[in-house]
Amino acid sequence: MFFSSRVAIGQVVLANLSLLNLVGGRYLRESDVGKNYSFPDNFVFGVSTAAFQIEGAWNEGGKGESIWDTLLHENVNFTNDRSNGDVAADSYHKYMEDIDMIKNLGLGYYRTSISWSRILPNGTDANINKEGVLYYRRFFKELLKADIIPIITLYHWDIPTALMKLGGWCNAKLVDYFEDYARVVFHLFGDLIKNWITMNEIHQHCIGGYDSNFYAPALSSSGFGVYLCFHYMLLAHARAYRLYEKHFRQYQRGKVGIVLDNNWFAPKDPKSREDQEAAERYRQMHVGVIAHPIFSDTGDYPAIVRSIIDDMSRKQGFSRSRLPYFTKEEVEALRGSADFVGLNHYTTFLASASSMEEGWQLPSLDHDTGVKLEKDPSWPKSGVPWLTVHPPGLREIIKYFTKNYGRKKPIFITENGLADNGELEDYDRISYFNEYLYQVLLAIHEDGCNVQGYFAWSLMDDFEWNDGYLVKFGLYHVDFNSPNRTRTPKLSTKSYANIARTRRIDFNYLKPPKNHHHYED
Ligand code: PNW
Repeated sequence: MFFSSRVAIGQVVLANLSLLNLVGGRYLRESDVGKNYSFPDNFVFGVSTAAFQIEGAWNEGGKGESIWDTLLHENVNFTNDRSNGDVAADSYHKYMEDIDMIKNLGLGYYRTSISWSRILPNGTDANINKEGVLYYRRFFKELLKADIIPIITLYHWDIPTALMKLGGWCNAKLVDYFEDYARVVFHLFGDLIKNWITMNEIHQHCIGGYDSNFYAPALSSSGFGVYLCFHYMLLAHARAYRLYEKHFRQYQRGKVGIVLDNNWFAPKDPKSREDQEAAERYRQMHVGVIAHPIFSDTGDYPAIVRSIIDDMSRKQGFSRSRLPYFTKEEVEALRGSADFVGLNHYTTFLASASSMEEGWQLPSLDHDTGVKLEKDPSWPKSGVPWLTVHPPGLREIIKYFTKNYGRKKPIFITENGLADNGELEDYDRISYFNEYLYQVLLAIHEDGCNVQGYFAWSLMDDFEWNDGYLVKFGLYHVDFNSPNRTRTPKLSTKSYANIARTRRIDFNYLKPPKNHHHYED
C-alpha cells in the first residue's frame, strides 16, 4: 500500500526496438530514447487539490471564517478577477462528481486538505463543529468505497481568522493550537485516514503571506514575520508528528509527512563560481531552511542560513537575530519528524549573486539571500509568469534532496502541473506531464532516488489564490459561470490515465496536430 510499500528500484525494461524510431520528448537525451523505463510496482499515481481552492460553502454547515474568506471579502480587488472562494468549484456539494472524475482517471490516490475552520470554527477545540466532521467523514468514506486512498493535508494555507487575530504563525502559541487541531482530526478521522500531511509549503505560504502580501494574511512583515512563520510552522509540524507518534500510531497505523515547495535553482552561468555559489545559497535559504531541521542527520537550520541571517541582523543594528533559535529539545523534536516527504515542483529559475534589486524590501528574505532569480528566455512559457517549462529541474531537485537528506524517507511528488489558457485540447499540459514524469523515471532508474509516487496538480480548474479563476491548472475544466460548476474532461485526462494504467510514458500517445500552437506562439 501507498507509503508503507517497500522500495523497489530498477524495474528497467530493455529497450524496445520499435520505439527507437519514434521521436522522444523535447528534453530527452538521444541516449535515453528507447529506454522505455517503467514506473516500479509500488509507485503510486494520484491528483491533488486543496480545500479552499475547490470547496466553496464558505459559511455553510457551521464553518467558521478562514483568513482567505476574510481577506477576500474585505478586499474585493485582491484577486485579479475580483473573485473569492465563496463557491469555488462547489466541491462541498459536488464531491461525488469529484470522486467519479478521479475514478475516470483510473487513479487510486487523492491528495486534498481539511479546512481547519470547518472543524474548529474559532480555531480552538473548545468548539468542534459536528456538521463539518460529518461532512468529511461522509466524503472520506465515499472515497474509500471507490477504492481511492485519501492523503489528507491538515493545513493548506487557510488558518481560522480567529487565530489570525492573535498574530497567526507569528504567535508561538499557535504551535499549541495546531497540536489541538491535529489531535481532534487524528481522533475523529484516523480510522479512515492513514496518510497525513501536516503542512503544505511552509516556505511559499510564509513568503506570500508574511514576508510579502500577495497571499493571505498579506502581512508584509518582510525579514521578520516570515522567519517567525517558518519557525512556528516548523514547530507546529513537529508537535503534530510527535503527537501522532505517541498517541495514535500504535492503533491507527498511519504515516505522517510534510509537503515542501521545491522548485529548482540553477546557476545562471553554470561555469561561473559566483553563480554556482549563489544558486546553492538560494537553495539553502529557501529549501534547506525548511528541509534541514526535519530531514538532515544533524537537525536545526542549515549553518549557512543561521550565519547569513545572524550576521545581516547584526549589521543592521539588531541586538538579536531576526531568525529565532530552536532549543535543544526543539531541534530533537523536529529532527526526523516525517515518515515521508512530499515535494511540490513546477519550474526552474536561474540564480546569480546580487546585493540589492529593485523591489526588494529591507530587511527581507530576498535581501538576506542576496540572489537574483531569472528565467531562461528559451524555456517555454505558461499561463503564469513564474512557471516556465524546464523538465530536467525536477530530476535535479530530487537528486539534490537525496544527496543532502539521504534516501531513507520516500519522496512523493505531491504537486506538479502546468497553467495554460484553459483549452480542452491541452496538448501543452500533455507534453508537460510526459516530460516531467520522464525525469522522475530517470531519477528512479539512473540516480537510484527513492521516489514512490506522483500527484498531478490539479484534478480540476480551481481558485488559484491571488490569480482567482483566471489561471487554469486542471485536468478537468470547470465552468465557473454555470451554477452547476460543470466539469468537463480535458484531453490530458486521457494521456495521464494512460500513463497511470500502462506505468510508462508513450510520447506518441495523443500528439499535437500540425497546426497546434504552443502557449507563447
Ligand atoms: C502551490 N512559485 O503553490 C500550492 O500548493 C497550490 O495551492 C497552488 O495552487 C499551486 O502551487 C499552483 O499555483 C505555489 O511561485 C505557488 O514558485 C507558487 C509557486 C510555487 C508553488
